[in-house]
Amino acid sequence: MFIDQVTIEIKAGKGGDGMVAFRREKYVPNGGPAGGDGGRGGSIVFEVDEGLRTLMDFRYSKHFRAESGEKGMIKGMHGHGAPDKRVQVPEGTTIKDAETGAVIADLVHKGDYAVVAKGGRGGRGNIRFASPKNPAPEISENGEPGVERKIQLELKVLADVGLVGFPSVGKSTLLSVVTSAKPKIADYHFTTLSPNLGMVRLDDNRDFVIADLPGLIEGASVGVGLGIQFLRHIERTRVILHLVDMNPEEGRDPFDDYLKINKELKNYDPELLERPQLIVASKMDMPGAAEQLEAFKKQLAEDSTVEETPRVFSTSSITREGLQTLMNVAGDLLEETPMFPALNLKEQEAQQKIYDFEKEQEKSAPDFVINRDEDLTWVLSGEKLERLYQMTNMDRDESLMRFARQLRGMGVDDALRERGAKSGDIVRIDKFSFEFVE
Ligand SMILES: Nc1nc2c(ncn2[C@@H]2O[C@H](COP(=O)(O)OP(=O)(O)OP(=O)(O)O)[C@@H](O)[C@H]2O)c(=O)[nH]1
Ligand SMILES: [Mg+2]
Repeated sequence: MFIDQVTIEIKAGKGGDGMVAFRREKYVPNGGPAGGDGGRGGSIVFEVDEGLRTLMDFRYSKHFRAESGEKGMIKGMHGHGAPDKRVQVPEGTTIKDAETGAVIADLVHKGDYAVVAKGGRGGRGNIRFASPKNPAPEISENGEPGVERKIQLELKVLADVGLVGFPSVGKSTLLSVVTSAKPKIADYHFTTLSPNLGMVRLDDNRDFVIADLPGLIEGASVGVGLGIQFLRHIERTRVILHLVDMNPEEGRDPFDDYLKINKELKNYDPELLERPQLIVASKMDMPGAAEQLEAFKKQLAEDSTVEETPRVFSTSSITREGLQTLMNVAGDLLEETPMFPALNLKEQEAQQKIYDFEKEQEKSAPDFVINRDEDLTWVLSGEKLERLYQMTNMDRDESLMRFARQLRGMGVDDALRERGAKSGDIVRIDKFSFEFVE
C-alpha cells in the first residue's frame, strides 16, 4: 500500500458582527434596542466523494476558506449565516492536525463527513444586552473568528492498474516514465522485490494509481520466485497491463512468454483472467522488435482459446511511443470496471472516529498568558482571551466596560497584580492598550 499525502490550510468564516441600533417609530419617542445578531460564519466540512481516487487535486489547491456571516441589521434582523464550504475527498482519507499529528477524522465510507474547522458564532446585537438596569445598551459583540488550522490529508491507496510480466521486461521503467515514482531499474532479473506505486494524471485530469509488481516466472502460483507476493498484490488491481518484451536480443519467444504469464495468473485465481487486460509490447525502440511484434500479433490472432483477440499497444519507454494512448485507454477501462465491493482497507478502518478538537484544545490551553515587553508593557495573550478581544466592539464605551468586567472575571486583574503590576502600567492585547487601574 502506498500513502498519498498532502498538507493544506483551512480557515472557517468569521461570524457576522452584532449591531447596535434603536427603534425609531412615529409614536414611540425613545424606542428600545433593535440591533440584530450577526450570522454564523461558514464551517469547513470534508466529505467523501466516491468518484475520487487520489489526493492529486490538493497538490494544486492548498487553501480553503469559508465566507463570513452577515452583519446584524436594524429592526432586530439577524444577518444570514454563510454556507459551509464542502471539500470532497476520496474514500479512506484520514485527516490529521498537521502540527500535532492527531487524527481529526477518518472518512471511510460513502456519506461520511466531518466538520474540521467550525465557523465563528455571530456576534450578538444590542437587543440581547438589554436588562431592567440597562434598557438601552450600546453594546454589541463582534463575530467570533472562524477556526483556522493546518491539516494533513492522508490516503492509503490500492493500485487501480497493475503492471505484470516476466522479469526485466521494463515494468519499473514504464512506471518511472508515466508517473513521478523512482523505482529501481536494472538489467538483471528480480530488480523489483516489492511493488512500487505511482500516480498517473491524464490530460483531462483523470487520475489513477499504477503499481509495478515484482516479475513473474513459471511456477509463481506454486511459490517459485517472488510469485506469491506478487499475486497477493495483483488481487487488488482492477486493470492489468501485461508487458511482453519484444527485444529480440533477449532470445525469448514473446508469445510463449505471454501464455506462460496468463497461465500463472489463472492458476492463482481464474478470476484474474476475467479482469480487463491490455497487452503492452515493450522495448519497441530495439532493432528487430517490429518483426517480433508482427509475429506475436499473428500468433495471437490465431489463438483459438480466446473469443476476442486482446488489444496490443506498441510502446517504448525510451522514445515514449504509445504510452499516452496506453494510459488513456487504461483510464477508460477503469471507468467501466467496478470497484471492489469490500476492500480490506475499509474493513480495518470501519470505525469512524471524529474527535471534537476544539474542546480538547480548550481543555489543555490556559485562558490567558501574561508576558512583559522590553518597554515594560504587560502583554496579554492566549486563545480564550484573544477570542473575547476579537469579539469586543472597541468603538463603544459600553462594550469596552463589559470587556473589562470579563477580564476581571477571568482573573486577569488578580494575575497582573500578583506579577507586580501597578496603577498606571500599560497593558496591551494585540493592538489595543489600556492603563492598569488598582
Ligand atoms: N531499449 C529499451 N530498454 C528498456 C525499455 N524499458 C526498459 N528497458 C531496459 O530493460 C531493463 C529492465 O528494466 P526494468 O524496468 O528494471 O524491468 P522490470 O520489468 O521492472 O524488471 P524486474 O523488476 O526485475 O521484474 C533495464 O535495463 C531497462 O533499461 C525500453 O523501452 N527500451
Ligand atoms: Mg522492476
